[in-house]
Amino acid sequence: MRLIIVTVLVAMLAAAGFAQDNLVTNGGFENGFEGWITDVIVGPVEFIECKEVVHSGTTSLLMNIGKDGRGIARSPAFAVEAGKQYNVSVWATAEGAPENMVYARVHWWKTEPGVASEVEIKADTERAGGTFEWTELTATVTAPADACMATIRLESGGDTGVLNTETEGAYWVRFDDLVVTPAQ
Ligand SMILES: [Ca+2]
Repeated sequence: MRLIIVTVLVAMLAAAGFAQDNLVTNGGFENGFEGWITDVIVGPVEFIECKEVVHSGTTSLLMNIGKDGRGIARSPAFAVEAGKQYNVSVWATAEGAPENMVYARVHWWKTEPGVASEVEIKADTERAGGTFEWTELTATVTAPADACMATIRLESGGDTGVLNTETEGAYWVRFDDLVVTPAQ
């Protein structure tokens, strides 16, 4: 009996520890796009639950993007503490992507995520572009004074306007393993 209690306690602690590890639910797409919002900024963009090429687990996000296309996938929202620092990490791989236009962007929210509640300050991870194998893109960000929630957008094609997102042709980008943790 004692052994069972100890075993259950260990399992509970392990589960609690795992829950604290990543603030983003389904950051690795193991439940497909559950909790995510995908959006075509400039079409065509095809969002695929990719099973063939993953960074870990069984699924990644694949964006097949037409020439000059632009797409984003927004993570489930998570609670943040104002003034606190967070480490953001995501893995990406691409073929033919526009230079410096593969990255993740943090949006801070004053309330539940919605257009009007957005805080002005945003923060991006490192950027990548062109053709590259799985690469980790990271950032350490600080929640603004009036932020209580955050979302992370995985972006390709950039945010500087349609005229600045010209590409050689169609291209693809994969993302996997988005992880946000409080910085110690
Ligand atoms: Ca995965």
